[in-house]
Amino acid sequence: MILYGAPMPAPNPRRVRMFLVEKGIDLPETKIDMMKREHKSEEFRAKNSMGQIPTLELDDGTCISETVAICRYFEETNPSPPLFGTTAVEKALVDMWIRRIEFTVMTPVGNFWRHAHPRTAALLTQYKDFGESNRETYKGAQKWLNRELAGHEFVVGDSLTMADICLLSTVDFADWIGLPVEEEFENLVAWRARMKARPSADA
Ligand SMILES: N[C@@H](CCC(=O)N[C@@H](CS)C(=O)NCC(=O)O)C(=O)O
Repeated sequence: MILYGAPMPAPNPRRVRMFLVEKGIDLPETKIDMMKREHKSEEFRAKNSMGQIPTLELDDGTCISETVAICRYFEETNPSPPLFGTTAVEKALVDMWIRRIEFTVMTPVGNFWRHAHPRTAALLTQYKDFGESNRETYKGAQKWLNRELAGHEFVVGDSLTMADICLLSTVDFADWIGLPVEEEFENLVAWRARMKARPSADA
């Protein structure tokens, strides 16, 4: 099987790499050069019509895209350690948090990246005021996360799940584009330090 991705700072391929490290699965990434727009080539769009990475191509030619879907595939084929929860409640909470992180935390970060960052200026019409307004929205998301993380080692309970992987890739990417984690949010800062201490953070 072939895992198509790109190195840091691309946050989505990193989520899959982190997941594979936490699972102990050795699957090297096949690099797609985003600067050369390889992900938008006809050949690559035949694998993922959205022209996005990560994409996983199985030996029978089936292509799976969407980071969480790819990780779910690996969860099914390599159940240990479980990273999407084990009980009905845990599984529901992990799903809940993945959706919250993608919609509530990643959305303002992505809006800032697309509409306020110089690196994306050539790719679309930027609405700078809107882009900049996402700084405040992201700060609000951090404040909420900080409250939610009080008394928890990880996003869902006391063991690492896909929700933590989603959150770390998001806050690290946000940092890289100029939206740092605010020091005042101590629980979020401490959670991030715990995550950074894991080998998967280097993926
Ligand atoms: N919802 C997708 C998002 C994938 C995505 O946006 N990947 C970025 C790289 S980090 C990409 O391919 N961007 C190019 C584009 O969207 O055209 C997922 O979870 O995998």
